[in-house]
Amino acid sequence: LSISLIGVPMDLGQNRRGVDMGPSAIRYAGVVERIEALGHSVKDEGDIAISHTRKEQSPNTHLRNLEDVIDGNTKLGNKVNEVLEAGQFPLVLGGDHSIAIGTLAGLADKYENLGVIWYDAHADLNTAETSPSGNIHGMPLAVSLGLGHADLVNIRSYAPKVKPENVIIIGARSVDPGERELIKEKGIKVFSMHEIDKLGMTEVMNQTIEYFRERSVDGVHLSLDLDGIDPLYTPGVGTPVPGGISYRESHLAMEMLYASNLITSAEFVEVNPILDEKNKTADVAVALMGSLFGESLV
Ligand code: DIR
Ligand code: MN
Ligand code: MN
Ligand code: MN
Repeated sequence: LSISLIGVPMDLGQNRRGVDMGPSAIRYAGVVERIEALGHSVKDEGDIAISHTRKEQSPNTHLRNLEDVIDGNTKLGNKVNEVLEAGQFPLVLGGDHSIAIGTLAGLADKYENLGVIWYDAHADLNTAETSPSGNIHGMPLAVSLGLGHADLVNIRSYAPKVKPENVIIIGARSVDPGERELIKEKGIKVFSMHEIDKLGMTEVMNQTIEYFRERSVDGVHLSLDLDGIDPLYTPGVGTPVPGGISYRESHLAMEMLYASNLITSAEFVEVNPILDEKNKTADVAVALMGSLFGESLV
C-alpha cells in the first residue's frame, strides 16, 4: 500500500485537554517505521491546522466549539479527498473523535456505498438534542448519517455521507438513551461487549466481514476510538469505560481485517498522552496498526 498519514491535533470536540497531542504521541511511538517495515510506503502529510483558542462560540447552540470544529473538519475532509484522488490510503491520527466527521466527508464522495466500522466504547450517535454533554466527539456517527446540526451534516456540501445499514459498531458499552433509540430506529448493527463476550471476537469479525461483502460496499473505513479497548491497556483516553475489548481480541480483529482485504481507510482517535502512562496508549495504537497492515506473529 501507499499510505498517507494525516495528523489532526483536534481537542475541541470534548472537555479534556491534551488529546490534540495524540498525533505527536503516535508518531513518537514509531508509526511510520512500523508500517514501512511491512513493505508499505508511508508519506507523512503533517498536521491539519486546528484552532486552539477555545473562545466561547455559538452560545445559542448546545455544541461546544462548533465553528472551530466545522473549520478543522472541512480542512481535514478536503485533505482526505485530495489524498484519495492521488491514489493513497488515508490513515488519520487524532485528535478527538469529532474528526471522523471530516474524514468521512472526504471519503464518501468517492465511496458512494462506504462501509464503516465504529470500534468504540460509545456509539457517537448523539445530536444537539440528545447529547448529555454538548461534546461534538459524541456526535460524529450521527452527523455522518445526516443527523444533527446542519452545518456539521453539510460539511463539503453533501449529505448524508453514510447509510445506517452500512455501519457496524463494535465494543459498545456506554450508550445514551437517545443513541439507543436511534440504533433501533435506523436498524444499526451493533456488536456490544455482550455479543463479543458471547460470540467471541472471531465470530464477530467473521460476521462483520460477511455483512460488508453481502452489502457490496465499495470501501470500508475503520474508525477506531482507543477507548473501545479496555482502559487496562489504553488508559490514555478522555472517557475510559471499564470492561472493554482486550488487547489480544483487538489484534485478532485487526489481523482478520487485514486478511479480508476490505479496509480502504482508517483513523485512530482519542489518544491523550497527558492522561496516559508512558505513552502506552499510542504504543497500542501503533501495534494495532501493525496488525491492520499485515504484521503476523510468525
Ligand atoms: C457521551 C460520551 N456519549 C457524549 N461520548 C464519548 O458525551 O455524547 N464518545 N466519549 O467517545
Ligand atoms: Mn490545544
Ligand atoms: Mn468515539
Ligand atoms: Mn469512545
